[in-house]
Amino acid sequence: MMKSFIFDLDGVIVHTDHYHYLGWKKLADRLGIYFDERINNKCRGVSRMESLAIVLGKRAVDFTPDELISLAAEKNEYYRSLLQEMSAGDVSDDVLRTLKELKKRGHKLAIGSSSKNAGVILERCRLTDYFDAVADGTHISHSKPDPEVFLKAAGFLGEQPADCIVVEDAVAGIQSGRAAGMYTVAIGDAVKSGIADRNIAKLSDLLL
Ligand code: B16
Ligand code: MG
Repeated sequence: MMKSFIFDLDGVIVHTDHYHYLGWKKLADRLGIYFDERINNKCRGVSRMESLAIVLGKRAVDFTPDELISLAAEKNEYYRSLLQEMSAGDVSDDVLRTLKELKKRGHKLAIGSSSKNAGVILERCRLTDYFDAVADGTHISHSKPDPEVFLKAAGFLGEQPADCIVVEDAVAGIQSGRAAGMYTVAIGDAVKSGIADRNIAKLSDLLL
């Protein structure tokens, strides 16, 4: 049975994780809250509102639910302005070569991302046509580590979970893939979790 690949987006296919960092950092600075790359790492794969709770930490109780929504919108507006600068040049040769070769070998490819901005990122990076399906933050009510987004992606592909391979940079994403009953591959930050079926150093290792 030919396996299908479901890729996380931020941190695996493109490095929007740095733009998330800049967005949250700007908000945190305005509010006088300490924020660094280590805290940003905890936001990997988790939803926008859950990320905001991580960024605000103990200060979260100072804000009403409406204020929390407008703080998340403020970050998202700045983040989206950074995304406007993205182009095909933001996709590494290694990623592009891997996607092309997997397609050539006959694998179906999908995105499984918590982001509500996945569509615009794929368009800006000219990646939309590489994927047979996209499941993202607009399709789900429970974000990673819940399995919903990967089960949605498998459903969109018409594949059984056991026939899907999840590639993730977030520990929450590996947990999500495992909960979905899929084979999991960790790259980047997720490698340290030690709970993935396989660890890789670069995406093209999938071709080996
Ligand atoms: P947005 P992924 C996730 O994308 C990011 O890793 C995470 O940092 C972010 O909070 C989440 O998307 C929501 O993003 O604010 O654009 O809806 O890694 O699951 O592709
Ligand atoms: Mg990610």
